[in-house]
Amino acid sequence: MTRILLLGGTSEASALARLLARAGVAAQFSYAGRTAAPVAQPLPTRIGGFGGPEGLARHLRDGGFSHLIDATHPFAAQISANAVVAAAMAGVPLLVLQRPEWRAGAGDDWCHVRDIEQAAQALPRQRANVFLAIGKQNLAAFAGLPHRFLLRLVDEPAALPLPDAQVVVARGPFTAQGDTRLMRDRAVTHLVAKNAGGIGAAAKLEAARSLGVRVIMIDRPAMPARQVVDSPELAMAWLHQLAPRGV
Ligand code: 3Y8
Ligand code: NAP
Repeated sequence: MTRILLLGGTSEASALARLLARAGVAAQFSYAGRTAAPVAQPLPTRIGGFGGPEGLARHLRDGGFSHLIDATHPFAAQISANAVVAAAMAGVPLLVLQRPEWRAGAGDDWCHVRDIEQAAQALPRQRANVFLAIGKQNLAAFAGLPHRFLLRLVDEPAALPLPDAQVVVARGPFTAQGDTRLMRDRAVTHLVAKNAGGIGAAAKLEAARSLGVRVIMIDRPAMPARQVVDSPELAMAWLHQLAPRGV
């Protein structure tokens, strides 16, 4: 019996959820519960952690799941590492749905850094206008720097570790026009971004190119070897291969 557990929280996960629902495949969608009101999905949805890899393996077994698809964000390294361990523990095949990395194009001014700490060090000494488009979980690395920060968050934050910060509350996907207006109106000089890939967050890169803004691009965390596809359609083809009757 085919039954999919889909770890979500990205545009591609939402697209795959629509394909699974349309095909009538038994599946459950899973959010971490990171935001106040996540986008509703066309599948039965659970919200919250599993309690580490053992908890995820137990959920796979107790829920009678036949396949695990990890469509989480490339920077959600902990859940993705847990998925590798839990799928092996539960004896369930794992597929990763992940969009290709962004690459600098003609006219881009990018500086690649390994992690958040290096991104903070890559900023100039003198005061700049920095658009930190990295969410709110990794801001401590920028505290104590002389810059004026623009933050874009999904939910209004309680408190921020940055003295000079303006917050825009918005949930993507974003548009190049909207991001160009935002970055021009705030006279942004530097953009810090995670190499998320995909279309939902690429708009700020187009805006940076047209405005001549320097981009500090944080490379993805290294992950163990897994089977990876880069489109929801290829994920459906993988399911069809493994469970022809189920999809
Ligand atoms: C809770 C689900 C969909 C999914 C939309 C994509 C696109 C918009 C771009 C910028 C960058 C950022 C952030 C971002 C993007 C999509 C996608 C993507 C970046 C939601 C969502 C959840 C989250 C969690 C949230 C993080 C934060 C990161 C904001 C829903 C909207 C910056 C990552 O407040 C917090 O604690 C937010 C935490 C993890 C990164 C961080 O470290 O702060 N995403 N984002 C998921 C869950 O609970 O399991 O609420 O509806 C999903 C989306 N975020 O179906 O349309 O596919 O990438 N999300 C980054 O890429 O840098 C915004 O502003 O330009
Ligand atoms: P993370 O650091 O890899 O995971 C931390 C813990 O959160 C995990 O160990 C797990 O808890 C729980 N978790 C994460 N994703 C989950 C899911 N889809 N379903 C159930 N539990 C989940 O994750 P993160 O970076 O905080 O991201 C959290 C969510 O936001 C993910 O769904 C991700 O796709 C989405 N997101 C993240 C980013 C980003 O920049 N990190 C960007 C866009 C969207 P237990 O150990 O208790 O199981």
